[in-house]
Amino acid sequence: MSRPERRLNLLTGDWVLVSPQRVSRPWQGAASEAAPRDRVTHDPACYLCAGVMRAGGVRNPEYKGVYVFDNDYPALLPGLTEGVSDDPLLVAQAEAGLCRVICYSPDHSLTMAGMSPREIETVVETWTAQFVELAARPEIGAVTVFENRGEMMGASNPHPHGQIWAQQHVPNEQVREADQQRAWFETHGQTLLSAYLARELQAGERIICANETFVALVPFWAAWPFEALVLPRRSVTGLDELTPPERAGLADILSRLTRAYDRLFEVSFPYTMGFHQRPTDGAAHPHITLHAHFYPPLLRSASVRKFMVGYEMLAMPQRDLTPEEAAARLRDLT
Ligand code: H2U
Ligand code: ZN
Repeated sequence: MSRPERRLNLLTGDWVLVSPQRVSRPWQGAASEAAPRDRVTHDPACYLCAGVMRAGGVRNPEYKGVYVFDNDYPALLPGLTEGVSDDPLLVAQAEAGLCRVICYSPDHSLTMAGMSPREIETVVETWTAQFVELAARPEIGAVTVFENRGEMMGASNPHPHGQIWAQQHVPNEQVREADQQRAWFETHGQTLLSAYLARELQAGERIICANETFVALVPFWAAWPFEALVLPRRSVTGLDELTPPERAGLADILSRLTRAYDRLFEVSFPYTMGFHQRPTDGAAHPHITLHAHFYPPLLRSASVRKFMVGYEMLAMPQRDLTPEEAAARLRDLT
């Protein structure tokens, strides 16, 4: 590839501009050293560590494995309320829901990359149990499991943790992806992501790593330099449909992917990751395939990040490094 082209993101319907000829442009930005890793396994000042009093005044138990608690500063509040504005120019609706924090381990120094696949499997089991519990609530229409990793991505604390937000209405990104998947399913009679995965396995050039049940790849339409998509080989609509070997397979892929990320720039790699699953309104949603997105901001070193500004905010996402090159670099590190 030597000339610019635009590629279609099949999950969102958006286009992304790929400009490989620009990779050779002069670069005078910084490339500083990685910050030293914090090896403290228990920090009494960390509100996610076992036995520590949280900011809200509740003390964490002496937890040993994965620990989930209600966010002390939730963005969503439970209880359905009436509240729809009747002004067509100032449109608002009440939104019910709840937010939880999930600590992956009591060890403050860990990250997902530092956990064993078996330890990550216990996190997968907890995500699944949370999804099942929250999906069963009549007022909850969507459950979003995600993690902000690293200061650069706005994580408030290095302790290994993620979040779960459950809400009444399906949020924007998930509506867009559901619409795209439904349209494909209605036209082709198979799920979009199973067709896409088969195509990628055939091509091979964007695969990062794979096992018997899951595959990690850089999507053809990736906007972030080292963006990844984690896909199940068997199309399931949610975490709750995974078999025990599939849960272990997912944990293995999460381990291999996060380790490859850490090796790329020899830094604890920042990212936002999260799962997309079916809406939890009780319907089957057979067109939807469970998947995880990884959106890491780094571009060429531990400190040089990609900014989605200027043209990206006003026009469309644009990248220089091709998804094929990004995948090859990550594949070599798995
Ligand atoms: P992030 O690092 O992704 O921001 O997640 C940490 C969450 O932990 C954040 O949403 C919550 C914050 O509201 N939190 C508590 O619930 N209790 C505390 O004592 C501090 C932080
Ligand atoms: Zn901690």
